[in-house]
Amino acid sequence: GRVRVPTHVVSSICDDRGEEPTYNGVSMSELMQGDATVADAIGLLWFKRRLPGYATKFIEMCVVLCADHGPCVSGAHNTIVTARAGKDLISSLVSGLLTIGPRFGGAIDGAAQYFKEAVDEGWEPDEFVEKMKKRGIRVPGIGHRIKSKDNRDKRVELLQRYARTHFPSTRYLDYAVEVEGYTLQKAANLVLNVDGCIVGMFTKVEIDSIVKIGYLNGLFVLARTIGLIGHCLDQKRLGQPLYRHPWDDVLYTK
Ligand code: Q5B
Repeated sequence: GRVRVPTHVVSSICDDRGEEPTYNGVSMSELMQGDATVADAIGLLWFKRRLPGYATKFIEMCVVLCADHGPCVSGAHNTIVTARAGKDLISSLVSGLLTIGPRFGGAIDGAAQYFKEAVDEGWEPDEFVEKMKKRGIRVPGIGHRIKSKDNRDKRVELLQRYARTHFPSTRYLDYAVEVEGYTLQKAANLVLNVDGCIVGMFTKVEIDSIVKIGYLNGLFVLARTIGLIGHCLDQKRLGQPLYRHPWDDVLYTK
């Protein structure tokens, strides 16, 4: 029989060989007939399935709500400084994206991993927080530089409200809120943040594979790309000059 030469690349999400590309087997025409949204494309290309309406709506909410959080956060600041140094859009964008990590915006996968472990092990929220402290790990998804008990994050409130109304189960979210209840006794800024809230929406089966592969941070990256591009274009439109940090805002020390 015919022997197939081994291929160098294996790909399972998009096939561009036919008359029109397909996303996980679904053609462009079919997608457009059904008024597909960005979240439908994410469902097919990331999760490799048609996500139910409540999930696509939730993803769209995440993208809209996380698109930007002002010029002062790490990512926007880097993008602004880079754009003001005269660099192009992609360089400015990438310089902002590279700040996304365990402290800023990239705590969603970590939150998934540790909240899952805690729920699977049946740890009480206070037990979990104390175990994390002993391990020397900050609870991902908890804590914020400007949000606090008395200045709640509206994004978290909106996502929670949606999940409680539309999701079949909010087990992880409920757990995350209990964790917040305990951490808030320690400090007022140890609130459940957007990273922690987003992960609370997934079911156990989904989290098993999500944690293994680790792709939830992609949601923040995708969303914030919109804002970072906005900041770059804004600086160029405003004709902002080269940035130099003021001396009086630096503590020169030996
Ligand atoms: N402590 C976010 O810290 C921040 C603790 C904790 C236990 C914790 C911190 C943290 C986990 C990572 C996370 C996502 C660095 C944040 C985001 C997107 C954003 C951003 C925006 C946007 C803030 C003071 C004391 C210390 C710490 C203890 C702090 N966090 N203990 N678990 N999670 N969180 N990141 O205020 O005894 O004094 O040593 O790493 O989820 O990025 O808008 O700005 O949309 O752009 O700098 O919303 O919470 O507090 O470092 O001075 O710590 O609290 O151990 O205790 P801070 P620190 P002690 S959302």
